[in-house]
This record gives sequence, structure tokens and C-alpha cells, in this order.
Amino acid sequence: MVPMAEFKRIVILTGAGISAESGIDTFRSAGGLWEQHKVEDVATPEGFARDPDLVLGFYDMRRAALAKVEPNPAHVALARLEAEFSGQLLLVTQNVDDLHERGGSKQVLHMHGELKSALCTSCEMRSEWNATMSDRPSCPICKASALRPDVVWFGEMPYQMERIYVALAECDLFVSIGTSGAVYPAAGFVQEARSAGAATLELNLEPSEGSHFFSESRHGKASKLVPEWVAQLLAE
Ligand code: BJW
Repeated sequence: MVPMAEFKRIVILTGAGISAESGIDTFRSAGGLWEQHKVEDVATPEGFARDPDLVLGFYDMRRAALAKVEPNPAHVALARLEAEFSGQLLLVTQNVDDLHERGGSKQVLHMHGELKSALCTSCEMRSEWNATMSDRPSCPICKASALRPDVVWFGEMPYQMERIYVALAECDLFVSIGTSGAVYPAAGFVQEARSAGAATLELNLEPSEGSHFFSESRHGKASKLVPEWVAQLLAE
């Protein structure tokens, strides 16, 4: 691999695996969220239309659980990278938790939305949200009782795709951390970066579905791999 010091424009993609050691369930592992709940019931617009109480309750539970977890050394290491790296860095997360921010990252692009945000289906505005939604509160902006979790469900367009694709086309290193590579468009980012000539690095507990697309893979826990990689990058 090219020496880490050569890189000037880095895009990092994180997934549920980076928050696993903080105590947040991943989706597709044994005992993960999709074993506890049917994905089509809780993570599709059709599921929400069928049974809004179920979906609002599911996200209320996950929002409340955030209060009981803390960022781990992987989140903190990425915040260190943001503070000390002299090149350009874009941190894209598929996670709806706030552990990157609480770990110290200032700029985080949440492509699948955020648990602590509400989306009004009437005025379409997004509002910071720390309370429950299953009690059908009104939108702070238009006052309609039409709030939904500000998360991206299957069949919906993730946030800020244009900005992400521009960064992928311009980056010289793409790093994927703690994601199974099962969900598009994020699963395709490695190929976008590769076709733009970037080096590609996977840091994951095990080989992901797209592992063969990466120029280098390191397997193990994010809390160990990520601080090691950041230290290597900043030392070279
Ligand atoms: C550790 C670890 C440790 C554990 N250390 N690692 C057929 C083909 C291709 C695409 C499609 C298709 N049919 C439909 C689609 C599109 C669909 C899709 O991808 N479906 C797939 C099922 C095939 N995608 C969409 O609908 C998306 N929208 C879309 O495509 O719009 C059109 C478009 C067109 C063109 C350009 C752009 C867009 C929307 C997807 C929305 C996903 N939403 C969810 C829910 C969000 C809200 C919520 O949190 O509830 O997002 S689903 C869920 O999966 C969540 C996650 O962000 C996402 C990814 O999961 P992630 O993070 O990878 O978690 P896991 O559990 O899968 O993996 C964890 C990994 O960590 C594992 O590998 C572990 O080993 C590892 N790990 N412990 C390091 N300690």
C-alpha cells in the first residue's frame, strides 16, 4: 500500500460495527436488530404507513438507549484524525447514533439520518429532537402532528449523495469501518473510489460482502484497529 503520509484527501465510511463495542446493536449479526424486528415492518415507508405506533416506538426505544452508551476508542480516534490531519477529510456515517459527535468529531455526514432529529411529513423540515415521538408531538415549525424519525428507510434516498460522490471521485484514500457492505448505495462507495484511482482500506471485524474490492483489509475490533490506523497515518 502507498505510505499513509502520501494521502491528502480521505473519505471514511462508518457503519454499525464502529458503535458495537459501545453497546449499540448492529443490524445483521446474530442477535442483531434485524433478528429482533422485521426490517420491512420498522425500516420501510410502507411499514410506517401500516403501523406508525410500532415504528415510532422502535425509534423511541433506540433514541432512549443512546443515553446509556458512550463513544469508544474508535470514535475518539477519528475525532483525533479530524483535528490533526492536514489534508481534507470527509467522515460519512450510516449510523443514526451520535457517538461520532460525542467522541469529538465536529463534521459528520449522517447519510441515513439521525435518531436525534425529527422529520415533519407536512412541512418537510428537520428539527433537533431528543424526546419521544410515539405520543405524537407537533412539529416545532408548522405545528402539525406529523413527525416521523429523520432516518432513511429502504426505498428512500440517503442524504447528501451528491456531496459524497464528489468527495469519492476526488479522494486518494477511502476507508470503510464496521459495515457489512450489504446496503446500497454505501456498499458501492468502494468501487466509486477505486475507479477514481483511490487506495481502499477496510477495517472490519470480519471480511465484509465487498471485501475483495479493497486494496487492503484489516480484520478485528474497531476499538483496536481504528486507533492503530490513525496513529500510523499521523506518524508517517
Ligand atoms: C465490527 C464490530 C467491531 C461488528 N469492530 N467491526 C438490490 C440490489 C442493490 C440495491 C438494492 C436492491 N434492492 C433494493 C436496493 C436498494 C436498497 C438496498 O441496498 N437493499 C439491500 C438490502 C440490497 N437501498 C436503499 O433502499 C437505500 N436507498 C436507495 O438505494 O435509494 C436509491 C438511490 C439510487 C442511487 C443513488 C443513491 C440512492 C436506502 C438504504 C437505507 C438503509 N437504512 C438502514 C436503517 C436506517 C435507520 C435505522 O438505523 O434504523 O440503515 S438499514 C441498516 O443497514 C441501517 C444501516 O445504516 C445499514 C447498513 O448496516 P451496517 O452499518 O453495515 O450494519 P451491519 O449490521 O450490516 O454490519 C455491521 C458490520 O460491523 C459487520 O460486518 C460486523 O462484522 C462488523 N462489526 N462488531 C469492527 N467491534
